[in-house]
Amino acid sequence: MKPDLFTAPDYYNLDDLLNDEHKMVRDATRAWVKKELSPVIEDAAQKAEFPKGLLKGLAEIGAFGPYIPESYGGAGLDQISYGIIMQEIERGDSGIRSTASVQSSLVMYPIYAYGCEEQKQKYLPKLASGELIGCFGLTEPDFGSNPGGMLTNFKDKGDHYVLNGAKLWISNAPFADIAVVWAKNEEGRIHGLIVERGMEGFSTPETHNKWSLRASATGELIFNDVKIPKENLLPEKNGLGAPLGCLDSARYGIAWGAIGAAMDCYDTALRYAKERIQFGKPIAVKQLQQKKLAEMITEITKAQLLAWRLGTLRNEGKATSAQISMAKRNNVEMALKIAREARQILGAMGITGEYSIMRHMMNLESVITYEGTHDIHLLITGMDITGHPAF
Ligand code: TGC
Ligand code: FAD
Repeated sequence: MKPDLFTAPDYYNLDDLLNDEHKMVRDATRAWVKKELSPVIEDAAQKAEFPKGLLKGLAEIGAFGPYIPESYGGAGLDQISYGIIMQEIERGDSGIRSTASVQSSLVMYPIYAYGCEEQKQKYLPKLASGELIGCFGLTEPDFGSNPGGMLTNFKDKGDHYVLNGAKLWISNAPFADIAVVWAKNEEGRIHGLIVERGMEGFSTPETHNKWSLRASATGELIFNDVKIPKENLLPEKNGLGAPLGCLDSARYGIAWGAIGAAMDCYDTALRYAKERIQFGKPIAVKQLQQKKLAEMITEITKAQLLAWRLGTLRNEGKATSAQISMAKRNNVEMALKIAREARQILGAMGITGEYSIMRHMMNLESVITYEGTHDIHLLITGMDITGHPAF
């Protein structure tokens, strides 16, 4: 892969909206991505291996629990900083951002928001430091967009619970130390349970042959009469709203993350267009190429403004789930379209691993599906503005 020459586009001087802490977080994450992630990511994606060597660095830059209080080992940052971290990591690769999203918003957040004090003390500092890696089990083979129908269930056996069922498409499952698993009790109410690797009857087979998110490990969670200690149930919230509340936080991170992937594709295509000579001139002088590049920077700028405003709303505790859906949907589609256009600007070179564009494009095909599909987010907006659920 070519050396990482990334220069971030900032067409509307959005830096002026950031405070010193945001800029420090941005610069540190950007420098780490250039130094540690960029040199290894293409090889990892080609080999379809998760680069485990990055876990320590991710913890050190505060990517595990950026907004979790420092008293629990988190970085205690605001929502804009959290978004910026996701943007910078996804600039490198969506799969690595996935690991940070899952650890922060789908594992640490539910333990922090719905767990008891003992659970927070036991798990959060180790998750923040990367000593423990977690995964989040909501999706099942027959229940993806409709998780409320899940079949995974647990029964009360007096001094413990017994868990049965299966989850599919779970990021980090093959190597995670713990899983936050959503399952129904005997009354059909959804609860979160912390399942630990090594519990008898619990296995995590890897899902192979992905063309997308190849540097991220995806797998199943299989529960065969797994005995779960009662203290592993998250006591403070139950019902479908509990897992969906975690998704809000992860979807918000993706709204920022997708901008990172788009910025990388745009920056690569712009540099290439200025250097590539055809018909005696750089292709950047051609109107057709300028149209592509001008539309890219316009869409990136709009997405940046959307993400920034959403971040300020989240800092004030005012962002709605529907607002988050709009930003996730818009920004991921924007990034995917930009990846496709940028790939064309590179001609044949665009299909190789010499450049990051094709990897981003393939990754974004997962990002547009997970954390709620493109259709589901449109239906969430539709429901919000009309009052009628059309799921
Ligand atoms: P519905 O009846 O509308 O709602 C059930 C209860 O949930 C509440 N609620 C929410 N609460 C918090 N945050 C949200 N975003 C919420 N959305 C809904 C709602 O108020 C209600 O509460 P209550 O108290 O009245 O019971 O539920 P529904 O069954 O009709 O479904 C609604 C729908 C389709 C929007 C929802 O099921 C959905 O979002 N589906 C998409 C599933 C999804 O996003 N799965 C993601 C799995 S995790 C993942 O992909 C990780 S990828 C990780 C990576 O980054 O690598
Ligand atoms: P389906 O729900 O079967 O949808 C199929 C198609 O039907 C889609 O186009 C969808 O938009 C459309 N559709 C569905 N319902 C409607 C409707 N009511 N109206 C109109 N159209 C509809 N899940 C986890 O729990 N944890 C994870 O860590 C995780 N990581 C993932 C990693 C990867 C790489 C991928 C690809 C997925 C991951 N997922 C994870 C699962 C992801 O959340 C689901 O794939 C997603 O929610 C969609 O579910 P599905 O694939 O079953 O599609």
